[in-house]
Amino acid sequence: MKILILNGPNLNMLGQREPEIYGTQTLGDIETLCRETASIHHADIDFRQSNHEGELVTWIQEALGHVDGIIINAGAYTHTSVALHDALKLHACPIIEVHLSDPETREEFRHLSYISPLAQEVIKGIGAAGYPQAIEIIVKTS
Ligand code: CA2
Repeated sequence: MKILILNGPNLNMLGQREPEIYGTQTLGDIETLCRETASIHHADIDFRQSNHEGELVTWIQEALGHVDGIIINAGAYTHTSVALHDALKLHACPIIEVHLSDPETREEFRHLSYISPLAQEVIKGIGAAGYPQAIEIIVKTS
C-alpha cells in the first residue's frame, strides 16, 4: 500500500513559531510519526512539502494510478486553491484532509475549504496526531 502525504505552504516552519496554535513538533517530527505508523501497517509513504501551489498540483497528478490514498494538509491553499481541488478530483482513491488547528474556530477566511468536498474525512484540531490517524483510516478503508 502506498500513501502520498502532502503538506502545503509554511508547514516547513512548524516548531519555530506559533506553538500555541500549531504545537511544538517540527514537520520532520511529523514525518517520523507517519513513518512509524506506516511501518506498523506495512504501508509505504511518500511525505512531501511545498510552498508552491503548482508543485503540489504536479505531485497530485504524478500520483495518479500510483497511490492507494492521499493525506493532505494544504495549509493556506486549503482556503484558496481551486487548482488543488481540480487535481485531487482526478483521483478515485481515499483523500483525507488534515489540519493541526481547527480552522473553523479561527478567522472567517479559514472557514472555507476547497479540499473538504473531496475528502472522505477531515481531521482537525488534534495537532500532529491527526496524521497517524489519517494513515489508519486509509489502511482500514483500502
Ligand atoms: O491548522 C493547519 O494545519 C493549517 O492547515 C495550517 C495553515 C493555515 O493556513 C490553515 O488555515 C490551517 C498554516 C500553516 C503555517 O504554519 C506555520 C507554522 C509555524 C510558523 C508559521 C506558520
